[in-house]
Amino acid sequence: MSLIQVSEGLLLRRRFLQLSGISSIGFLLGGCGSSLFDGVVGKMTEPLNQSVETLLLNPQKPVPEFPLSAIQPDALLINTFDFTPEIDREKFRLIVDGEVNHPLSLSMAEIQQMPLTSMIIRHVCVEGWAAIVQWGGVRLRDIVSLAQPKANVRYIYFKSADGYYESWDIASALHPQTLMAYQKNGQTLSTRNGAPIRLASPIKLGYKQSKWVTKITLTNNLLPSKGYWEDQGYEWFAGI
Ligand SMILES: Nc1nc2c(c(=O)[nH]1)N[C@H]1C(S)=C(S)[C@@H](COP(=O)(O)O)O[C@H]1N2
Ligand SMILES: [Mo]
Repeated sequence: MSLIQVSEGLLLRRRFLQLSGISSIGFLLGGCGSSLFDGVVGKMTEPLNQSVETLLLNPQKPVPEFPLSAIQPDALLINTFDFTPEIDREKFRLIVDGEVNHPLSLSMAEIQQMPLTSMIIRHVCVEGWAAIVQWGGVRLRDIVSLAQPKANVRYIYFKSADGYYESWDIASALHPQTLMAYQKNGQTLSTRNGAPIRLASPIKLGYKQSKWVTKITLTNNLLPSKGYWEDQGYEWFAGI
């Protein structure tokens, strides 16, 4: 086993313990563990070149958020390309698969036991409107950590119940403000806005933020089908 594999194993174990609510991890991470991390981290520069384990260890800088008073409750227009799927919250499972050591099938109850993050950000649609919205949910990076990604992961795919599909670079997916959101403006997400769970992030245009996500797949390659709008000529990275 190489040194990098050792440090990755420790990281994922630590994440898993954090998510399981077990906090005493000192015994797992001695001085030995920390010095292994230093070697890996020192070589890395730009987020897009960084390995998944480096991105998990070093959260990217958050985008500034807005105050509660800035929320625009009516400004988020519904934008759905076809139909609105009705998903049974009790039967729903969020699948996480692909290049992972620990595939997941998470119920909403399990997702809601993970740490809740709330953020007030601007949603920007390419069609020429924007809205300041509060989203609440689980950091996508926490879900990815739980699934124990393999070292070669570079992209992430999202499949939705309405046939929508999307792909993101792994750095953007692991940004601390990229959420799997189940609340909007302090309330349970409505069906029209993507219930039970959707993507929300201040760093990507609206069409990257899939509603009704049912499956997350980690990959090492970008597949020919990149996204519903991207495959019709829209830009893939779509950063804000
Ligand atoms: N599954 C799915 N997700 C989607 C879409 C869609 O049609 N289907 N539209 C996208 C677009 S273009 C935008 S701007 C936002 C709009 O989110 P909202 O309808 O909750 O305002 O959802 C995005 N996510
Ligand atoms: Mo959009």
